[in-house]
Amino acid sequence: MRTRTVATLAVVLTALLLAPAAPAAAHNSLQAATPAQDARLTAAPTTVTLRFAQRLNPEFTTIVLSDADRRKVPTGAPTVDGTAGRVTIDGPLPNGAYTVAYRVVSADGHPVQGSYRFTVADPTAPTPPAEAGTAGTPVGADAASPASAAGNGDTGPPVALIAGGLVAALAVAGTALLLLRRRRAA
Ligand SMILES: [Cu+2]
Repeated sequence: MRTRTVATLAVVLTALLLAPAAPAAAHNSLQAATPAQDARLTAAPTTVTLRFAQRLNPEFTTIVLSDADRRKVPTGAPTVDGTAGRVTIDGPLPNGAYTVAYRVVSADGHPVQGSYRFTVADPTAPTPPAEAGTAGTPVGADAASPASAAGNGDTGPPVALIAGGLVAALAVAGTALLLLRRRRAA
């Protein structure tokens, strides 16, 4: 009986710990976006509009657009209309991958932030100078560009792979040495 009570308590406590904090439900959240998340646009957008669950505070609304190289794309300051925040993009967007990052506050004052990506692939657009350059010049870092455009922008994984390979190689070498020593000792 006792152990069962303890077990039940443990389960309840674990559930309480694992359950998302109750106030999270009351937090603001992104409901819709234009351009949409993961959209592949055949025409460059001139604005980014984010619609949230709760009214936005213009003083605490940040919307930042950045390109595949994580350079900030010039935009106007965010304008807020009820639950929607919008920025106007200064210049025409060249083809490529973009990230929209936002930070807003919830009704309870807690900040909420997030980001998503979209891609501009206008078939009539001229090739961006950056891409034209990478096609001709053999620069080592360029190998990472297509990966960062397609998935996450981290250049970490290749480094981690190399490090992992080195560790594995060292482990193999160490084991071999140990085996050799043991054989000699025997
Ligand atoms: Cu909160």
